[in-house]
Amino acid sequence: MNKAWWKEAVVYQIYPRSFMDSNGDGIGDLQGVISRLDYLKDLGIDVIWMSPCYKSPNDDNGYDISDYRDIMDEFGTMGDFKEMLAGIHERGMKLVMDLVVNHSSDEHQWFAESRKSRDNPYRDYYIWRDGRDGREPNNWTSYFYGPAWEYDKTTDQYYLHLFSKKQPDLNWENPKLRSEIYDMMKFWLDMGCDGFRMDVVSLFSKTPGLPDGKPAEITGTEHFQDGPRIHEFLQEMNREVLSKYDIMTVGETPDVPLEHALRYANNEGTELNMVFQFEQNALDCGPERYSYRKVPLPELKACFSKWQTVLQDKAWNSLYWTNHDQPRTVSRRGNDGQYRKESQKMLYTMLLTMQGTPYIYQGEEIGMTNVHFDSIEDYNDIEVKNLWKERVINGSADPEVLLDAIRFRSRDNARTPMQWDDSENAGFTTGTPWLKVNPNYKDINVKEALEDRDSIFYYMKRLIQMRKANEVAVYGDFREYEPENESLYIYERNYEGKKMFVVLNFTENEVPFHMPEGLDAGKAVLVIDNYKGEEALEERMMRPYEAAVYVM
Ligand code: ISL
Ligand code: CA
Repeated sequence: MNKAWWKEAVVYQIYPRSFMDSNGDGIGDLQGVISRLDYLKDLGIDVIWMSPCYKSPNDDNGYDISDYRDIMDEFGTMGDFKEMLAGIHERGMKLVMDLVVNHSSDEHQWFAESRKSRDNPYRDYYIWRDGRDGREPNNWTSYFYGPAWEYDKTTDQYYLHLFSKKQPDLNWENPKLRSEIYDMMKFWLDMGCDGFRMDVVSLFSKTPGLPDGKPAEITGTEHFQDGPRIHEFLQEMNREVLSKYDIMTVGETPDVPLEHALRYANNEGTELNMVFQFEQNALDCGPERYSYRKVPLPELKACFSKWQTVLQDKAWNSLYWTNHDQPRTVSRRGNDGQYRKESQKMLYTMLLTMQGTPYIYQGEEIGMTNVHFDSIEDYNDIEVKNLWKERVINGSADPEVLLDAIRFRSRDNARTPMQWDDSENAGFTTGTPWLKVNPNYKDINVKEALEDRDSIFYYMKRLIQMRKANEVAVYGDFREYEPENESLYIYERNYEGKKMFVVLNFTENEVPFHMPEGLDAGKAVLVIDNYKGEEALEERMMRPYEAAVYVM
């Protein structure tokens, strides 16, 4: 197994809009990030991935970029950015940028030109088509609901947008567009940035001719997920840009199956270092995206174990529970009431004892929970607003039922402001926050966590140190025991004669644990446990949400 710094790194994701506001306008900013770098260093973070901070009209909070080479006004200036980058490097950390190039903003200069006329030099930077019988060119729908096409009367054609109509898709078939993007990437790498997280990288290539798709919740995916030229594009990007720098890259690949992930994240290094798998996110969806089902533990385990074993020696995993698009971990997979601390600690014990690069989303280190807004008006996310419009305002969905699903699944759960202390607005801002603070900030906040030696924060810090002190946690092979066990996740990792043995209780009950045959409990040394007190391994009760890690 080849070693690499990005395999050993622990990554922290910052969603800058919600992290820390330095000037009282209610919006997080780069000076706010700078003021908290010591906090992240203290936690033990190696790499910061920052969600987009480029110029943007914020239709989708920065995932709609109007200038790829400048900073969003609300976040600060290029001077602030360079100060932040220097501050990160001074502390021995690295910065990974978000690269959003499946689409730009409709307010990008390229699009302003492109829509002017059919023969504009920028026309082919985007995907324009004639209508069909006075309607959209095909039946594809957008991830944010409604058709994936918008009519533009200036030139009497439609443009494609897989997300909002203010996010027109870039045309990757055009070599000029690709080389502009590569130049832009070099601009940030030459400035000293340490890599990219690539937004919906699996959507860049579309089936030629843009044929109709099979009707589905999102129609057309078979023609834009893992399209025919995607690996060719990534290999070109790798040759032109990535291979020339010592950086890390991670692709966001919604719905990309395991077999394809092996190509994106292959060990030969011809494409990306790793991808975010999405199978884990689909597990608790009901028939629709905005619905919910309880996931039996064996299913969850099967998903993670499969990615662990199939990628082994062939590709590299990334490990995450949540991000700015997903519910809070403890509310989704653990218990955000009585066992909030225990279950959050257990869940992150799992993440930090698997093979792959772990990602911690802001606020997870203090166990922030989902928010339960009273009314749809309190939600801000464009995805939820469009969903509400389609299903309730223009449709016949029961508003209470849908609101309930939104409370569980909304992306805003992860976007409520970071809870720094118990003062007004959780210490995030002195003004009015752009999105309401979760009312539980009085109890759940960084100040409280730093004063409690038993907090999630200090446990996570210990977990990170434990991972750094044990190469087996990073590089070891993965082997699971008792996959049918409905309460416990039991696995071991092996590397150069050293074994790490992990037992996790996913329930609020006491569950008996028996040492698997052939393992010598006498040799086991406990390296971390989310409860106090050591116990013999051979025959023991796992307490509610207990996590125990041994080396032998
Ligand atoms: O968030 C989702 C489900 O609620 C996903 O479908 C999400 O839209 C998908 O993972 C793509 O996400 C990325 O691209 C989007 C942006 O809105 C997300 O924030 C980003 O992570 C468009 O740029
Ligand atoms: Ca601000």
